[in-house]
Amino acid sequence: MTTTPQTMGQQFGRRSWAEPWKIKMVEPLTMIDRAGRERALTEAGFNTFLLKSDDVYIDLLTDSGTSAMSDRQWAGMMLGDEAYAGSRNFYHLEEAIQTYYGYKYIVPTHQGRGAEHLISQTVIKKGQYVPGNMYFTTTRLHQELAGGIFVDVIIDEAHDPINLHPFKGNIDLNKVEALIKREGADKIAYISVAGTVNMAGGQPVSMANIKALRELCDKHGIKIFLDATRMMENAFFIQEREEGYADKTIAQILKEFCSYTDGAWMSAKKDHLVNIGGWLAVNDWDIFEEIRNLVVVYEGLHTYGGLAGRDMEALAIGIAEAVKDDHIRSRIGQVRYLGELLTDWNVPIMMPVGGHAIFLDAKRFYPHLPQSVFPAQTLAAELYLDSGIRSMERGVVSAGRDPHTGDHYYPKLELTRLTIPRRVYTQAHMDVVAESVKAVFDQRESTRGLKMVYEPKYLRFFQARFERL
Ligand code: P61
Repeated sequence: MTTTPQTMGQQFGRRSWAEPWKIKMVEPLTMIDRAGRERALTEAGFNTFLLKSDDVYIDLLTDSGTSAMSDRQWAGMMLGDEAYAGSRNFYHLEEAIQTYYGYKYIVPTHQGRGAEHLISQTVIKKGQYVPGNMYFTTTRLHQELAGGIFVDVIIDEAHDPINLHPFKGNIDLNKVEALIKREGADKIAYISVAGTVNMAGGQPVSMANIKALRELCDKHGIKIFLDATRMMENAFFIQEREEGYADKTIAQILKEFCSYTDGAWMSAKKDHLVNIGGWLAVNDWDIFEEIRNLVVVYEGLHTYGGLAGRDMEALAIGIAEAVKDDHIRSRIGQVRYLGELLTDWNVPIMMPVGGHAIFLDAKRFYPHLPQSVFPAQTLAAELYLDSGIRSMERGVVSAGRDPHTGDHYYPKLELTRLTIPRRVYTQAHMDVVAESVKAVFDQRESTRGLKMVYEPKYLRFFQARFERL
C-alpha cells in the first residue's frame, strides 16, 4: 500500500508549528530490553518512583525540575554570587518576581514544598479550614501539618474526566459561601487557589472566577493565596478561551490574575524552566516578617532560602523566558499533540487536555479493575514494561488515607499522568509514547491489578511497594 506522507499539520488540517528554539547540547538515551524492564520493575515494587532513571527510556514521570535550561540560563549560572548574605542574584530574582507577578515581598525557598511549609505555618491556626480547588499532595499535607482542615471547593465538573468545561479549575463560589455561612469567616485560614490544577489534569481557572472570588473574600475579610507553580500555563488558557483576553500577552494576564490574590508560593521547577528552586511572595508586611523569620530556621538566610546564587540567577532568567507567548504556545501545543493522537485512537484521557500532561483515565482504560486494585498504578507499570516509558499514578495511591478514619481516600479521578518536561522531547518521542499507550490499551483486557505490600506514613505514593495480583 502506498500513501502520500503528510506532515502533522496536514493530518490535522492546520499549518504545522515548531518549537521556538534549536538544540545545542544533547543527552543520549538508552533503552533496556523487556527482560531488563521486568527485573527493574519488580525491584522497584511496581512503583515508577522507585525505578532508576538509567532504566527509563522516555521519562514522563514529571515536569518538575526536568526542563532543559537555555544557553542564557547556563551563562547565568556562571554569574552566581555565592555570598552568604545579600547575593546580587537574589535581587535579580526579586525584581523578576515583582515585575512579572507583581507581589511586594519575596523569600526564595529550595523548592515548592519549602514555600508551602512556610505559608502554612504562618497563616493557618489549628482547626481552621483551608478551602482549595482540589487537593495537591504536598500542599494539603503542609496545610494539615499546620493544623488546617482541607476542604475541596472546586466545581463539580472537575471530577468528571469527560466534561469539557473550559475552566475546570474554577472555584465553586457557592461551596465557599456555604462554608463561610456554616463555620464563620474566622474559621477560614485563607483560600488556596492553584492555577492550573495539577490533580484535575492541569485544568485552568478563569479570570472571571478569581475576580468573583476576590469580591466574595473582600466581603468577609478572607485572604487568597495562589499556588503559582503553573500559572503561566493557566494564563495561556485565559488568552485562548476567555472573552477580552485574546489580545493580551501572557505576561499581562499573569500579572492581572495575581493582582486578585494576596500572595503566592511557587515550585520554580515547573513554569520557570529550572532544575531546582521555589519562592514565596506576599503583599502584607506582617506576614512577610513572620515568613522571613521562619525561612532562616528551615531553608537558609532570607536572601538565598536554600538556593545557590547561581540557581537564583538561572531562575530569574527562566521567568523572563517562560512568560513569552511563543514558548507557552509550543509547550502546550506539544502536550495537545500527544492528546490528539490518543483521542483519535479512542484511548480514554482526561478532557479537555490541560497544560502540562496527558492524564490517562485508568477507570475507563481498565473498566474491569476496581479502584482497590490500583488501576492507575497498574497502567503506569504496564506502560513501563511495554516501552520503558515512565509515567506517574494520580489516583487512589496518591490520594492517601483520611487522617481521621484511616481509610483510603477513593478519589473520583483515577489517572495515570504522562507529564511532558519543557523543551526536552521532540515530536518523534511523542509518537513513540502514543504508540506504546495504544499497545497497552490493546492488551487491556488481560491486565490484572496490584496489591500494596508496603505503605509509608507520609505521601505514600513516593515509596509504596506493590506486587502483581
Ligand atoms: C509534580 F508526585 N509537583 O507535579 P515541589 N504545587 C504544585 C505542584 O505540582 C508541586 C508542588 C506544589 C510535582 C512534584 C511532585 O505528589 C507529588 O517543588 C501544583 O515539588 O516541592 C509539585 O513543589 C510542590 C510529584 C510533588 C508528586 C508531589 O510532579
